[in-house]
Amino acid sequence: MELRSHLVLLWWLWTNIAVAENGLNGWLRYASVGCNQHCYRALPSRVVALNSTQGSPLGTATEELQTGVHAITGKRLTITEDDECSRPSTILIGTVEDYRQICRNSSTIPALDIDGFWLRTQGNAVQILGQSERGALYGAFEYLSMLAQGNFSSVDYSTSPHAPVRWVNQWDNMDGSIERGYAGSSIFFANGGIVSDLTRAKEYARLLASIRINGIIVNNVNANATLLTAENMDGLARIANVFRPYGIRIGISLNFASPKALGGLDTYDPLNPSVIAWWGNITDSLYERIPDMAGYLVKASSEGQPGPETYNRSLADGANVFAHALKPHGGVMMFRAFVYNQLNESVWTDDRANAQVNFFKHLDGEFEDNVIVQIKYGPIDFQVREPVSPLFANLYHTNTAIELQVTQEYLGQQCHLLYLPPLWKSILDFDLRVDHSPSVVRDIISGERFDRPLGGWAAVVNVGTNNTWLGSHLSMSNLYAYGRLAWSPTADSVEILQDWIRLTFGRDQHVLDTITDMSMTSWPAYENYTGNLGVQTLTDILYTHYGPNPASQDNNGWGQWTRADHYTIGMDRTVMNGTGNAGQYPAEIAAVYEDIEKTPDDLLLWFHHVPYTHRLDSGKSVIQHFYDAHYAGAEAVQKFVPQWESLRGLLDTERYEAMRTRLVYQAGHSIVWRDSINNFYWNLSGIPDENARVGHHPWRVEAESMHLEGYRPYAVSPFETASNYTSIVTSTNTTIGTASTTLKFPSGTYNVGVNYFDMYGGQSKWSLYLNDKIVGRWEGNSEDILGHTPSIYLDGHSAIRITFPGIKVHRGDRLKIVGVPDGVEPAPLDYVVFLPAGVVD
Ligand code: GCW
Repeated sequence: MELRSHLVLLWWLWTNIAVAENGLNGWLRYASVGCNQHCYRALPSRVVALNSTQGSPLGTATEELQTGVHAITGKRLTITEDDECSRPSTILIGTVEDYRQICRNSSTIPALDIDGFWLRTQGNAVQILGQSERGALYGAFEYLSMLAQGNFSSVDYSTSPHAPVRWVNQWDNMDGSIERGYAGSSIFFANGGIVSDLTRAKEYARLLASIRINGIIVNNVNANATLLTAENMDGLARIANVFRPYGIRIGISLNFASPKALGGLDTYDPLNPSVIAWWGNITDSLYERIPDMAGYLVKASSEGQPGPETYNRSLADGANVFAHALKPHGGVMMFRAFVYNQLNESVWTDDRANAQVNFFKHLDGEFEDNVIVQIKYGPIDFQVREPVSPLFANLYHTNTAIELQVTQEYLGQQCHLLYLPPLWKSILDFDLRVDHSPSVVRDIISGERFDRPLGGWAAVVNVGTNNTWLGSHLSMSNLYAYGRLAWSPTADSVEILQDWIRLTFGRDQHVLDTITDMSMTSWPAYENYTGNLGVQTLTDILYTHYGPNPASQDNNGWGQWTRADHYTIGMDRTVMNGTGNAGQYPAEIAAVYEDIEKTPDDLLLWFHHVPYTHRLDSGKSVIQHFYDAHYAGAEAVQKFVPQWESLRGLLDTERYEAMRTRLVYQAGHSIVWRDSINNFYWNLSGIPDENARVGHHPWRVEAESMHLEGYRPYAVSPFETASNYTSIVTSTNTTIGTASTTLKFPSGTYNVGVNYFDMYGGQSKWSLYLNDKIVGRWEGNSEDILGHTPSIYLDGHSAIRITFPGIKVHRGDRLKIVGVPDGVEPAPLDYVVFLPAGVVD
């Protein structure tokens, strides 16, 4: 090959490698904005970093500015070491204090809170001053975010955070698994220790710093005491070293029983002097290795975790033992409010939603001032719709933080698109009217409302080793938005989303409009096809928290009850006749929730127990609302597929295809949800759908009604998760099954959907024939593709649809499906549906 072709090949490789998109850079791709000569000349040429040292946040900012500006605009900035304040064409970056001292200029600097920054761009003169180095780093990311979105305008503003604590929590286990993680294994832990290669941890730190997160708890709240061995503490120090240059401090979750489980003491009583000394020593050893450790997070006395009640000590005694140990080092003690006991549904007044106030209210004022009580947004557990946790209104003398969940545990596990900020805002913007005064949740957690020194935010994120971080490219909007809201909770959900879209997928207007529309539709749609009117997500709470299983909510001690029977549904949480939960809210709010007429429809079943025939504000009955909402929700997400497909060619192939696969899957699974919930309540109530859809599926061919060879009918459990409650499975796990029938549909072109079950532990193969001609083939390998906790049963988690579009069918054609089982998976089939244009079923 001649030199020229070599160069062409090299150039081709370089550009194509540069544009390969697998999601790893998240919103920090720094894609070229096509800067022309004019724009190039208007940019600064160098960075002057005041007092910068390598490995400091300021050093990181300088490097980031250099790589970022180059990638976005093609211009390479020089780095100048000489602290010269007044060079032209310069990005001057540093702390306010250094600027005052070195540049001897203090006239115009706006007031900044901790971590705040001031950004001023005037032509090619850019000034980024942070209240701290961390603030300066945030300012650098902000400037780069502007450029990456093609915004070269002059700006001059300062900004400071809403609250000092802006943390993420990882539920990583020491064996490398992640509780409620849907994107591979841990980037921190493997085989009981800390991984040696922390490259991914560094990349995570970079993403988090860019959204102004300043702390991370690296291990699961269901914590393992062995985290505290000397070797593992050394490993934690390595993690801290990776996060420090990004201005992020690490913290850890502790197992309350560690003094006994690891330390060899015969007690873990938090008031016992030897226990106090043990925690003191552990804390000192940690701070020797990690002098800037953020602090601890503790889940005690909850879901089997040990806690102070074993020794008749209060939760405050439990929290304070850590708080005392941390205090000399400036550490923060996050103590989780997620404490509840098993309950008895036959007791009408039992209510898990009451637990947090019952456990914590009387302790108000007893926590040390470096304790923050970390409260999940609702009283139960990350459901699709919850009222605000009443605990926020009951702690006047205690620091609080809100706990959100980026990982979509009860919300589709990253296999369903769900842009969360509108849900979060339904909580953050809620005014609890404590003592008849404005008491918006965001002002309570910031400390403003009750004049508390500390407070803020935690989000369970659970990224893993998957290149997409969370399992789905579109889910990253939630992580991005979390950081943005923790800084500024009044920011607009759509504006945040659109910044993220431009940074993640580029600036095409159609891309922007489409992803905005899909994302903003996603929460109402998911609520519609899962659980509405405040009844909760209606997922299987006893197993994977993923697919539908409304019956699992009741008749157990977990307290996520719906109290559904043949005639009625909902939790009576009134004071007058129910669990009294409405009375845990301040008077003005209690008056709303106590009164069925005043309670908003979307929380009706959270607070009231009503007949299925109860009329809503809309005029519909509860049961008809269920039916209609489930149809509307599923229909809304069918549109995501063509919407996404309209972006073909406007996005890179890898991310386009990966998301398309997920959205096609979601479209199918939303129908599983729709039918399961509707079937369940139709069965229970006996009340038919006014629109005659529930139970009527004219375009379906049930597998069990076909001629079967090597296949047999199988009654699925929960029954409602299969069409006609029945599927077919091969008669043994090695028998090939055939199901066939003659079609009676009018001749025409159909989208042919096949509903089957894709269990964990087998990769069956299916083929679909029309008149012995193969029309489609597929494999049961979704567990490898989707990443959510798989099911080993035929149920609402494993139920799945594949669609073959545009198939020509003639009346009298012979349909045949051949299923080849694999492992424990007996090539299960539920039904085949022939959908004429415009029909969703
Ligand atoms: O939502 C539930 C989860 C548990 C989790 C627990 C908690 C870490 O199902 O997996 O445990 O909450 O928040 O502590």
